[in-house]
Amino acid sequence: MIEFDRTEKRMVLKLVFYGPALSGKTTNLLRLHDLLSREGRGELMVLDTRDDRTIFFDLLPFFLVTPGGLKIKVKVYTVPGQVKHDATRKAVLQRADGVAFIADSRVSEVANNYSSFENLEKNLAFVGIDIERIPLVIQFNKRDLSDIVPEADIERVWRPTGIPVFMASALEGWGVVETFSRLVELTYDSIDGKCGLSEGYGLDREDFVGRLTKRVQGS
Ligand SMILES: Nc1nc2c(ncn2[C@@H]2O[C@H](COP(=O)(O)OP(=O)(O)O)[C@@H](O)[C@H]2O)c(=O)[nH]1
Ligand SMILES: [Mg+2]
Repeated sequence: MIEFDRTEKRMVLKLVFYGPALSGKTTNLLRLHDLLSREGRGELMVLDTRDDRTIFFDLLPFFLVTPGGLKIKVKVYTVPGQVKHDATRKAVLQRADGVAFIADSRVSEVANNYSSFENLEKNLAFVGIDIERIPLVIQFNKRDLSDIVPEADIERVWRPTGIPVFMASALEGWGVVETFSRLVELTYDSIDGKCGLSEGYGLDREDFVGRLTKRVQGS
């Protein structure tokens, strides 16, 4: 549900990193902040408390201006994963334009991933967003650990859903930009028709994705 002001030529997009507590949502944002070029990328706001648990949200903003003069702000948020923070999750999901679900690959976390995904389905419905239509990707994080669900099993379960699935280790810094890039691509596709990004503002898909995912030299 894009915030788009044609007169002011301003657009705000909201992307949300969702998932169970401690799956690595904040670590994904920290990595994006490290790996992506400073140009167009704002300052990261991480509100994690001392016990490593987000109570409100984290925020990483991006800014870009298209050849046609449209100013776009992309706000990337995380949600708190613990069950008790459901009201905050709903608030963060309001008007979301895309969601990356960060699952924890550990065998011990399978049930938590499912209940968090169910919670996402429920909360999207609550804020009036159709899960079949919103850009959505899934990342299985913590692939550097040994007690993890095999990739083949993950594929078997999630491939039939048609949701793009990525393997990652946010701690080691791989799979993070790939996950984010796909989310940005899907988001572009979902808004281009409605807002005329390519026709009206000279911003094609490659341009949009390239500018939001440009890496710092050497990363
Ligand atoms: N081994 C490993 N640990 C990770 C990875 N990503 C995050 N963690 C750790 O998992 C814990 C929770 O991470 P955090 O990003 O705060 O999770 P959040 O609650 O989803 O925001 C921290 O101790 C992280 O260092 C990963 O890819 N591999
Ligand atoms: Mg967090």
